[in-house]
Amino acid sequence: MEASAAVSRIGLAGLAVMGQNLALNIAEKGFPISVYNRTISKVDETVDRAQNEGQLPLTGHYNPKDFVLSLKKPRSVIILVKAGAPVDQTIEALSAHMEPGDTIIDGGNEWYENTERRIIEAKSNGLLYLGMGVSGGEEGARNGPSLMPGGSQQAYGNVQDIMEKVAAQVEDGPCVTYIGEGGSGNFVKMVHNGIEYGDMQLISEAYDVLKNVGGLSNEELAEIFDEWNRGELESFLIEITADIFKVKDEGGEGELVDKVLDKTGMKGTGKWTVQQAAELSVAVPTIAASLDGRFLSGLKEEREAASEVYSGIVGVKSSVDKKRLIDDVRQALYASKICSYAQGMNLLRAKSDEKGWNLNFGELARIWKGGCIIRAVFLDRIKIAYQRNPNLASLLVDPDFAREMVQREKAWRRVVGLAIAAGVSIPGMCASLSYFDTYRRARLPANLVQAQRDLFGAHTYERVDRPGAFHTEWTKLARKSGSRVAALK
Ligand code: 2AM
Repeated sequence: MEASAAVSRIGLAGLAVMGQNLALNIAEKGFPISVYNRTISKVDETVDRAQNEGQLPLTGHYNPKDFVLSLKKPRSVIILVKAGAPVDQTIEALSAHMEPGDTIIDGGNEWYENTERRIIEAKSNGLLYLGMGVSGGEEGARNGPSLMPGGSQQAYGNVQDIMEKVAAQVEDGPCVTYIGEGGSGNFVKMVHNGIEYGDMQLISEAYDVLKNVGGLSNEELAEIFDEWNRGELESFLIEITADIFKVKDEGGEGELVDKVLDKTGMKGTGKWTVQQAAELSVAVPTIAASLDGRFLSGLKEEREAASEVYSGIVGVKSSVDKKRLIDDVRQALYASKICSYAQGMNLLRAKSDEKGWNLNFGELARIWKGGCIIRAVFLDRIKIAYQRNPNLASLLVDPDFAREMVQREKAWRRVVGLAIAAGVSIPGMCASLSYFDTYRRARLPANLVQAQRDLFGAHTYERVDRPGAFHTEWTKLARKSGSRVAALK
């Protein structure tokens, strides 16, 4: 194709599932788009889809040069290839034909530091760069994802009109906003995924308790989740969960969910979230419990062997009032979720402070209200909480959320108590409840840990009644006082 035919407003390279669907979405919103993929059969596939889905303004290109030259200047190219080295290779192939002022937008689940490195490399060639989180899976990419672009604000200005049309639309605007500088878009997407892990874990625990403590059938579970989806828990994940319980096994008896192997896969963003939390000394126990849950689920054979070793443990199964249990589990799920989001938001705040990203948490909650996997009605409350107080220490001390926690606390404890007694593991709900109980207590047993540290390592301690750093010869004093502990030595 000749340079004179440069008619496309934007380009997209990388035509796997997400790339194809996002390209078709952009074309459908009326922005002429060029597409390219290393394996050219995918180019033809995408062009065919564009024809079949309404003769959309999409043109296919078979090499990087034709592709780049088909774009109007300043050029903007979205790349959606595998994170890591493929992104570098694709950038190299495309940037050879790009000019200063052009933009590269990486829409993959990239590690934020790779984006920060590429921003610097792009700058040395006069190119602008965005690392853009894209959430919503295949369906979101085609019909409206949640978009989290970070990096060059100028680059975002060049494509803002496109992104705002392509993103999911909710009552308070499109689910996209300029996130901040550097790798902030990727980082926010990473934490979004960590929160998603937490939500899925908590929902699976609610299912486990209702099924194995309450004795609910799949049919009843479908009904309950449908009902929950009409209240405070209304969200994509609750909705799809209700649907899952309704699907029969076409190849056998009963419902398909019971035939699915209990081993969860993962691609790494949850692990990164927990690693970053540890780096920044931010507690994210619910998200970490969900990651551990996936690790343990992978040990299927070991778990089967262990269940033989402990076959004598049956747990205490008291008779339960089903209706009460269902209502309690709903409240436990909601309260646990608030704790998980509080952890995720606090991780984002710590990173924002470290990097000077100046993240707007209310806006983040808003752009997660539609398009993405964690979309939920309750995000509006998070948006309002941060709009009311952008410096909120934790969602748990927002007056509205605090009221809700108090209302649900007893039901939450009943569920956790019942599950523990029955031997049904609920690591996410337990982590959330412990997080809540730890955070809300003015005094913790950390005094004892400090005393131990001072005893064996002379690490010193502070006192509650006067300032300064203190060291005590604990062992000597204990012996002198003739305490029973010393006498035992
Ligand atoms: P392919 O169809 O040629 O394999 C997801 O795997 C997407 O990333 C696909 O579009 C794939 O292209 C692309 N991809 C993976 N590795 C790549 C690389 N090194 N260079 C270019 N594209 C790559």
